Amino acid sequence: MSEQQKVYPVQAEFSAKALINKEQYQAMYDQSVQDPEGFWSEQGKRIDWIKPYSKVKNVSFDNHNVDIKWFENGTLNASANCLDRHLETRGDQVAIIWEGDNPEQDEKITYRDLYTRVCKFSNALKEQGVRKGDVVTIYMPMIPEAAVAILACARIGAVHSVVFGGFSPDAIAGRIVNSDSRIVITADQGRRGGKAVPLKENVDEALTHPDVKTVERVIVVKCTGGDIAWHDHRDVWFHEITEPASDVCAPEEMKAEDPLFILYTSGSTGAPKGLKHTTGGYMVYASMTHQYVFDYQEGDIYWCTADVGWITGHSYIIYGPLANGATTLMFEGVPSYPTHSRFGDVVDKHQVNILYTAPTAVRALMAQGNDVMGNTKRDSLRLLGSVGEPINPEAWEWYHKNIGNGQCPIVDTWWQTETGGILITPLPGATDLKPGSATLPFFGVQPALVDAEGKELEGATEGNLILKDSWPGQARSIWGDHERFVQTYFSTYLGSYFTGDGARRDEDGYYWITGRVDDVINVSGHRMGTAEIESAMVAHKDVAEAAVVGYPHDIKGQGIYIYLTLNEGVEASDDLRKELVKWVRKEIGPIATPDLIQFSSGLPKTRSGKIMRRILRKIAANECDGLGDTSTLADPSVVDSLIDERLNR
Ligand code: 6R9
Repeated sequence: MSEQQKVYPVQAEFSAKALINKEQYQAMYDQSVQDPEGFWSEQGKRIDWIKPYSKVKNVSFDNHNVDIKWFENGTLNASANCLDRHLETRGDQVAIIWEGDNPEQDEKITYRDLYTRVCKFSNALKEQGVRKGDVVTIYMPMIPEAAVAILACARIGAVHSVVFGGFSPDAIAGRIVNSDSRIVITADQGRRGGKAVPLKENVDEALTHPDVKTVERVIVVKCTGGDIAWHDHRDVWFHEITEPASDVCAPEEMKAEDPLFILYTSGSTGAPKGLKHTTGGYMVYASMTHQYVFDYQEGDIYWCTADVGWITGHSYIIYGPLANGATTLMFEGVPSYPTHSRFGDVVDKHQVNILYTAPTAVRALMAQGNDVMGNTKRDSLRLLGSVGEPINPEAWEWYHKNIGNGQCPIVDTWWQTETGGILITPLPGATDLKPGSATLPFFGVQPALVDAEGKELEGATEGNLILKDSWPGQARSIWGDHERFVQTYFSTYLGSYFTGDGARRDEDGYYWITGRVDDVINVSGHRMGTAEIESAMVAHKDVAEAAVVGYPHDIKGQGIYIYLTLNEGVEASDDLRKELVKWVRKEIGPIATPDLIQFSSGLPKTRSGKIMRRILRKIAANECDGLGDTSTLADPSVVDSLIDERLNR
């Protein structure tokens, strides 16, 4: 039997205790698509509303008028849903377990403590002039103050824009300019794998960018105590403004469709897009998916290893778990520090029941060998999750056996920054698992596969993945550019949302995501536009032209392969290659570090000047037979020299 046909049936014992079993899944799914109004009207009640909604769904996917509204006449506050409503029943329960990069450091924060810390910082933010509707940029390490900052913004109605701590000064600057952000919250330094990350220094540099004109305040958390530059007119210490602040702060009443946050992500063209997520529908969806997909039950210790700088951190470290009154673990470090058994150590130390991580982390551990988890037991685990990219069956099996002791179902969750929450996924008490398949749609989600012309394909088949109707967690727009939102997602297949992913559907209706069908690559679960890397490359003085493609990489899923032509008179050399690698890291950040740079005398172009990426992808994958038709190239001989000089063999 090939790996792809292997089935792990739902365990009867798991199912008996689970929130949703097979019959319930089917009945609820059917209702959710036959009567979305009724279904979501009921599900919306999981959130506390200040003013209840009476309108549930008001959505148009028509590309002349894309308009997405859920629960539109209701009002609520996201932070009150994550904090205030739990005080009476679980004020003394731990909300956040913080585990430091250094294994000696940890902290347990109860719901009451977190509430107090958020209220105080909310008042401090107001003192600093932050008002409802303002955009606050958060560039922070994985420390409790990151959660406090996010929830404080939500509390006062400010819109947070979290920028991943691994991004460069230029990337921060771009996001600040695009969102007109007046306030930045950061830390002196972060810690990862025993090394300091110069966060404040990066912010300082970002703010020297000539286009950054809006920032009035930088709020700095003292994290490592490392040396930093200080600008009196602009910088304030987090603790200095927070300590004296009152611990009473009434949550702002927000409309369901008021923005909660912006989160930037890469697309196939242009600069990163700021996806706009709103309050009501997002909270309903984050909370519901967190509860059902992870079968979250009272008392469970839940750990999502993502960074808060990604959508996974937003929905499944902060908003979903806290809305559900869960105990959520926040990890500052990396899986390989101080040793490769760190995940196992943390699971044992805090008796983690649910672990949600990324295939790239699994493959990196797998590369260390089967005894990488050392003496750790991991017997508290009852469920594992995967997100960020397709998980290959081999890594799935390894994860199941070596992390989960062969005992835990794995939920392979497919979703996107744009979707706000998980869309295609097993429910662990309801879905038979097939390693490598994200399986079936969540409630209310209507996936379909279409061919290049947009014709819907039936049965077992392969095609482009679209979604035929809305779900409450969906992004509503691109910040400041609704037209781009419409163009990107609603203009390829009219009347549907286009995901940018391809997928296969098998005889059982299970979905197998095959990866991006656009010029987006997925490196270690991080999304990157090839156009973004190309434009960084050509900004270098020695580079004439660049083409970037992904190629299969054992650990990262995809690696970054760059083809470059240099300006006249510039010599190709290893030193130049090193300099170019450094350049990309500076322009975008370490996650965009090129794996392979091939200098070439030309790129394969059609007579109309279009680079034929299909050919470059094949060469990068070391699949030089079957390059397909090259007759439309302006100069077909370029291909031979590219093959001769290829790097990935
Ligand atoms: C949540 C997140 C989204 C892209 C998405 C797809 C890939 C995510 C996946 C998966 C296969 C899974 N992706 N989860 N592919 N199986 N379980 O990762 O959001 O950073 O926006 O990336 O990631 O290609 O389109 P984001």
